[in-house]
Amino acid sequence: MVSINNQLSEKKVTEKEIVVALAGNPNTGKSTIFNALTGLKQHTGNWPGKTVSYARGNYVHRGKSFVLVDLPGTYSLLANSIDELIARDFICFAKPDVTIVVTDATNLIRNLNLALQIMEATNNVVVAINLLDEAERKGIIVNIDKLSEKLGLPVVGTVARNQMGLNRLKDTIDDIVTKKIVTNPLKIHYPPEIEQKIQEMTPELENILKGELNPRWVALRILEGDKTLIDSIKQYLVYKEIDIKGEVALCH
Ligand SMILES: Nc1nc2c(ncn2[C@@H]2O[C@H](COP(=O)(O)OP(=O)(O)O)[C@@H](O)[C@H]2O)c(=O)[nH]1
Ligand SMILES: [Mg+2]
Repeated sequence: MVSINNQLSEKKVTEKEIVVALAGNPNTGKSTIFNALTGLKQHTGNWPGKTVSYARGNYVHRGKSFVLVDLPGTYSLLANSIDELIARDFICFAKPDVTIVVTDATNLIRNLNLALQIMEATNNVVVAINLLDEAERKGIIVNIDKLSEKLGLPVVGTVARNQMGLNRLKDTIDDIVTKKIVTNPLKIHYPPEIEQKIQEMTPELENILKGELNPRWVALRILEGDKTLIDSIKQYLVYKEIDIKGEVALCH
């Protein structure tokens, strides 16, 4: 995990490559989108130290090179499993320029749960509503514009198997990178006691995190008792200056 992040971070600095992550529930079409965009120019392997496989590839759009990373399929970003840990750490610490949340149009309620969690951790999100052909077959009509308005970010309808909507998706990713599109993701408001605690914790977290991670999101994870995030913060952020010659130092 660490060295993948490093490769990508280094690339970003040296070659100004743009890093795009594909996140989503299993079987929503992530790999189909990945294959359609990258063709055969992909590398597969296991995340370092983990048995979970990854695929990384490139595509060129509007004359720019994009690195696309196919993250493990997950139902949440709560690090309950190794897949969720990898997806969460990649989104939070490798900081892709854009994260695409690929959703199944026939099962939006469950799929948007993950989208909302990712939107708490990062602003640079595009939601792809995939399997629109299956939805149509089942009589489900998705109001893409309304959803985009409600979520506060771009939503693109796709039928990845037929490559439908993928050009629009690539345009949208680039528009986020160039800030032609500025997102304003919907944030969940929690009960007053929790909002109060978040406010109390925010100043200290801002000091520790120094803009690297969203303090509100970290406060929520701490309130939830998520120890894995603290471990990852120590590994990627706090120790990076001590371990300046090591791999972790490159992870910001
Ligand atoms: N009908 C339909 N099938 C799709 C679409 N996109 C992907 N699939 C199929 O859905 C299945 C799961 O896709 P895959 O890309 O492996 O999903 P992943 O688990 O998210 O990587 C495969 O059989 C794909 O061919 C789509 O837009 N429409
Ligand atoms: Mg896949």
